[in-house]
Amino acid sequence: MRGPWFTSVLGVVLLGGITVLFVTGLLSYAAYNPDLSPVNDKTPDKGLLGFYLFAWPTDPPWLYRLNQGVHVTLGITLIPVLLAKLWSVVPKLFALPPVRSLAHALERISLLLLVGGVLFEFVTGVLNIQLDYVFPGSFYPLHFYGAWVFFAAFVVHVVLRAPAAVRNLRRMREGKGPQEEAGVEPEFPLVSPRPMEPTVSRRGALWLVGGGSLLLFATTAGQSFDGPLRRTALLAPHGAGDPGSGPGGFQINKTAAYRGITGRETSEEVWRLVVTGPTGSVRLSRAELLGLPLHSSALPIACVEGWSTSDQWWRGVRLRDLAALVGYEADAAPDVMVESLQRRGAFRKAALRANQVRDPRSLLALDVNGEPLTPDHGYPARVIAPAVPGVLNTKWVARMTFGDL
Ligand SMILES: Nc1nc2c(c(=O)[nH]1)N[C@H]1C(S)=C(S)[C@@H](COP(=O)(O)O)O[C@H]1N2
Ligand SMILES: [Mo]
Repeated sequence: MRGPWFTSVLGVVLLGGITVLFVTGLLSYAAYNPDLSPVNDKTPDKGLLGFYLFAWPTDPPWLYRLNQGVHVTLGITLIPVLLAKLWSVVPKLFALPPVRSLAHALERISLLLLVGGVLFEFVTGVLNIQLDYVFPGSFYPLHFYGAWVFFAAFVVHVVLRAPAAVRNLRRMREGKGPQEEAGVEPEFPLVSPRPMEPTVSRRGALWLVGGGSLLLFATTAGQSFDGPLRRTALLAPHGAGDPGSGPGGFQINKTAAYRGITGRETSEEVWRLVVTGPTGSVRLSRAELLGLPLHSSALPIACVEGWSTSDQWWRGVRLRDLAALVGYEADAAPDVMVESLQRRGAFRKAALRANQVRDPRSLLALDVNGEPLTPDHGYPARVIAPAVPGVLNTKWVARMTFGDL
């Protein structure tokens, strides 16, 4: 069963799938507006690797939801394919002599980066969406640099191996069987010279791999939807859990209690929003905010971990109207730095780009689905903006500083 046919089929699936993972991964990185450093992104020395960054658009509003849903769900679905592919080429690891030529040596080094890189990316990715932060340091630089190391090796590998894969698949379609079976001496043998009796057919093996992928897909994809579908996401930590009912009954990532937010500091008497800009600072209570022109937008929350909610109805003050309070024409509103009450831990603050601030759907939300925000969704006020990663929707907002970042 182990042989060029099996390897070629899996290889072609991974060629397409991993390319999509790489592109959606880079786009997800761009969606953070990492150039608003060092607030949004602390990846050191990204230098040239940040060459493609652009101001992330606000349309369509489900852009990040789709991008990240595809990235995470596809990544999980490809795990059986990846494992089967690695299994199918294990004999090559022990090929003798270990190095036959300079070209062969280079190919083997690229394989080290390829296999090491892909395992690293899948392991860190899965650990992150399972909220298991056992790796040293922050996930972002690890997954980001890992992706570049892996993809460089992937390109080398595809250039070197694609001709053989295509040849094998073509021969197969012509009913000739792969080269090795036709008695053509292969460059690097995959087939054992003395194979044991097969216990499963190739078709059976493909069904096993495909079935495994399908099972993972079916128990993951639901985390991108609300209602009964969400309960099918048995493998997603935020999937099958019950987010409760009522206006605030949608997915919560980190609760107010977990982030150390107390009822006192968010109370009507104590909490004030401080908005700062060129004309100075303004302090506003929640009642005063509710007295400003209020607007509604229907927007989802879409987390980097892949889960998302459908559109919720948010109501609050437009970010560009807040910029206008401290000296900016609404159409000339600049970037904003948003800080929360939270004292420790990740996502205490985040910055938004001018195009996001100017979008009339971007709000400092006070209500959701017709009721005041619940404590876990960011009461007294949170940011909500179209097409942004969840981490930029800062909850329990305390300060907003407008100005070019
Ligand atoms: N202050 C603060 N804001 C935050 C977070 C946080 O931990 N602290 N988590 C962020 C993340 S990662 C996501 S996905 C969303 C989740 O919002 P929700 O819990 O209302 O669904 O809030 C974001 N805002
Ligand atoms: Mo998130």
